[in-house]
Amino acid sequence: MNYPIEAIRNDFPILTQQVHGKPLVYFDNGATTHKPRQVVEAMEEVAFRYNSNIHRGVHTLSNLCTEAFENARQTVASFIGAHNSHEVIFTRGTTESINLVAYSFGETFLQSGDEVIISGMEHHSNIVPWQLLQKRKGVVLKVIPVLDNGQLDMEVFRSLISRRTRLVSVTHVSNVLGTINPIEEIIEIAHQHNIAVLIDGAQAVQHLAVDVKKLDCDFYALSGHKLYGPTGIGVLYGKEKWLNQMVPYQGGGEMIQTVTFEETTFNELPYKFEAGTPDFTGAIGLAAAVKYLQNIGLQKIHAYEDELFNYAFEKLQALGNITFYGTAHIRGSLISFLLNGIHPFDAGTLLDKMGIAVRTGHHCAQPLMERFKIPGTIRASFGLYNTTSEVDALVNGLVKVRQLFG
Ligand code: 7TS
Repeated sequence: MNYPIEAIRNDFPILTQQVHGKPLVYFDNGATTHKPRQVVEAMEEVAFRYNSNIHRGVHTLSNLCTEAFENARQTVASFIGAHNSHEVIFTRGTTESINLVAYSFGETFLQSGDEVIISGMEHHSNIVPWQLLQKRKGVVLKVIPVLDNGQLDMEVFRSLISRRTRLVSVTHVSNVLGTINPIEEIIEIAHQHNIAVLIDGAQAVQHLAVDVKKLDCDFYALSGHKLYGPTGIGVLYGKEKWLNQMVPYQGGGEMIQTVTFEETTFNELPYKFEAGTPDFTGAIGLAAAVKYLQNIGLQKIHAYEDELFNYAFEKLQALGNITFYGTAHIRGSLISFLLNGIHPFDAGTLLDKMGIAVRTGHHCAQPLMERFKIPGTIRASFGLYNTTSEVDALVNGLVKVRQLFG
């Protein structure tokens, strides 16, 4: 495949270092990805050239910064296929995006007894906000079960829908199982019943081309730091028809039109949901990350990562005495497994000594661990800069782990 891996790796200085005297092998991209020079340089340019608060000044720097911030919104909007850039709200990340919907959609549209459906493979950030809403408003939470192979039980999903269901909130790609959920089908079924759908895209946008217009989802949440952008910035895409009706999430500067002590009127979209000074430097960094991905091409990245995934899965399978979690036929980007008889934490600690970074534990998905009756897994999650020789290093590392513990 014509994939510029050398050039890509050169864009990520962090990858060239040694950890415990061994070349770093970074397979914890599901937790966070590294930043290419282009992202850091874009943020440096803000700090050194035109840093100024946005939407307020008449002065030149403020206007430059405002323009760069709004261009960033436009870049993200076209990246995810949003109709309008004012349907793109900058948040701190996926967690805040989901909390925003749970609060504002919940306060506006949900009554006691109304139902929200999530799935059994959600990250805590797509569980707890709904439980808070449950406590506040008496909303009922229903859960789509996960099958043994890590797919959602779509039959049960259909049967969970009732007259009172108002929202379905599911992850696009599982951060534990790697399952790519049939969100097109979920959205179609939900819409047949006039139910809104929120998709958690934290593990998707960096691997798959996403088009919210084609998907027709009502909300889509993502995090900048998982797509090679900065931390502390993320996005909530929402359909205008919902966002316009929803009560604000937070009050403060920028989200208002007029304020008196008696009454406040709110700003138009997207500002109604961006109270206070937003992380404009982060947003501009995120746009640089998006452009970086667009430059390589998401299709190409997907194909490359798919090859890497298949290579890794075969090699790990060949090790034997290993249990995989999540074997859905449509999956990718990460592999969760256990070496039989070895605690994942022990394996992870030893791998670290060999310079290999994997994630071990419950991956902020405790109900899913409970479902599989395990304390956690070892997770190798891939990014656009990983290589097959890094996979070999992981496999050799696991052989050593087994020699020590087996
Ligand atoms: N949703 C999914 C599917 C995730 O994987 C994560 C983070 C989040 C939401 C929350 O994203 P945040 O940027 O708001 O924190 N997942 C992980 C992980 O798998 N390991 O560390 C963080």
